Amino acid sequence: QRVEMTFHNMSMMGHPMHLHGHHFQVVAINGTRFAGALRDTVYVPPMSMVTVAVDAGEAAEWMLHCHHMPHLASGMMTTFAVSG
Ligand SMILES: [Cu+2]
Repeated sequence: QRVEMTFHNMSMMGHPMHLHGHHFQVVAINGTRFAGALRDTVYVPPMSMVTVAVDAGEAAEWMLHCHHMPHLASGMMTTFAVSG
């Protein structure tokens, strides 16, 4: 199943968001849609929104986290759950 996920960064710092086990396509920045690059990490600038489209892969709980290590270390991570 293809799903879209929007990162809404309401902070004054940029966050490189990384999803394990998948590649996603960047499909919008601040609501403007376009066919962007396929990647597994996307930089979300301060005070902005980035939308990605993901084709859900193997059923598992995949880590989704900021790749800025101090942010990751302080808990900026969650899971992207794919159920079979
Ligand atoms: Cu971050």
